[in-house]
Amino acid sequence: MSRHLNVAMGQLGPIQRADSRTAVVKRLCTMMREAKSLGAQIIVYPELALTTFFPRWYIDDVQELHSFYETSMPNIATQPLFDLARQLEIGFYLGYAELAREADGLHRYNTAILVNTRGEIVDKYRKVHLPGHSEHEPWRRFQHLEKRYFEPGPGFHVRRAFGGVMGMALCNDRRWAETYRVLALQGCEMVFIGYNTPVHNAPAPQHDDLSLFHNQLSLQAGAYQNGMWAVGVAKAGLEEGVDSIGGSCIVAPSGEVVARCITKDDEVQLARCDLDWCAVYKRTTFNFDLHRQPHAYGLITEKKGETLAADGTQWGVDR
Ligand code: CDV
Repeated sequence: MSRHLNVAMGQLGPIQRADSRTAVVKRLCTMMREAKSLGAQIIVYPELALTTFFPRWYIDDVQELHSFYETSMPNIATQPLFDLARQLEIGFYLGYAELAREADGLHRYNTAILVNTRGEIVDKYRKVHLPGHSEHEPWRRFQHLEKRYFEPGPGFHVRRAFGGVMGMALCNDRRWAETYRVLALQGCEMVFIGYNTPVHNAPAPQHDDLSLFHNQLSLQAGAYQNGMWAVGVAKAGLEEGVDSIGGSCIVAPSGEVVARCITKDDEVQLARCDLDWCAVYKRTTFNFDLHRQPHAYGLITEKKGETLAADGTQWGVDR
C-alpha cells in the first residue's frame, strides 16, 4: 500500500502591524479552502503566521509586546481556522508566538502546532535555534530580537500522524544539520518548517544576494542527507518596510524540489508526497545503523565564544 500525502504550502504575503488576527485568519481560511479543492490533506503555514514579524522592533512596553502573543490555542480569533479544518477534513501546521503560563511563571516561545483533520492539536513544537540578538542594536536597519522575546524550546521530536512519522521545526532551525539529523534518528519522514527570512542580513550583508539560495540549499541538503521530505513555507514580501524572501518549496528525500511558490504573496502550491520514498534512502546511502560512525564524531565540548579562528577571531560571538 502506498503512503501518499497531498501536502499544500500556504505561503503568506506580508502582514502589516495594523492587520487584525481576524483578517489574517480569513486569509488562512481562503488558502485552506483552495488547498482542499486541490486535494490537499494538510496545509502548512509559515512561522509567526498570525501577526507581523514583531521581533524586528525593540518593544519596551511589556503589554504592547505581549499583544503579539497567543495565550491559548485555539482562541477566539483562530477558532474559525480549526472549525474549517474539521469541516473540510484537512490538517494544518501553524506557527505563532506563544505566551505560556507555567508553574514557575510566564514563558515566551516561538511555537508551531500540528492539527489533525478533526481540528485537534496533535503536537506542539517550540523553536530551538533562536537567531538574532537580545539587546537593542540601533545600528541595524531593523532589529532581530528573537533572543530577547523567546526562550528556546526543549528539542526535536517526531509524531505519528497523517500516515507517517512527522517532525516540526521553525525557520532558523532549517539551517542546522542537527535539526534534520535529530529528527531522522527518530525515523522522521517529513518535516514541516515555517519561516520569516528578511533578504537583508545585518551582520553579513554580503550574504543578501544569497538569501534564497541558502534557503533552498538548506532544505535540499537536510532532506537528502536524512532521507526525508522537507516542507518549507515562507511569510514573504514587504512587511513594514522589510523585504522577506519567498521561495516556499517541498523537497523530496532525493533532494529534488517537487513544488515551489513563485510569488511573494498569499499562494497555495501542492505536491503529492509518497512517504515510502524515504525508505530507499534510509535503507541504502543513509542507513544510519550501517554507515554512521558515532564513535568518530566525539563530543564537542568547547564553550560558546571559545572557538578560535587561525587569526585569533572569536567565532560564536557574531549573530
Ligand atoms: N525567523 C528566523 O529564524 N529568521 C532567520 C534570519 C534571522 C536569518 C532565518 O534563519 O531565516
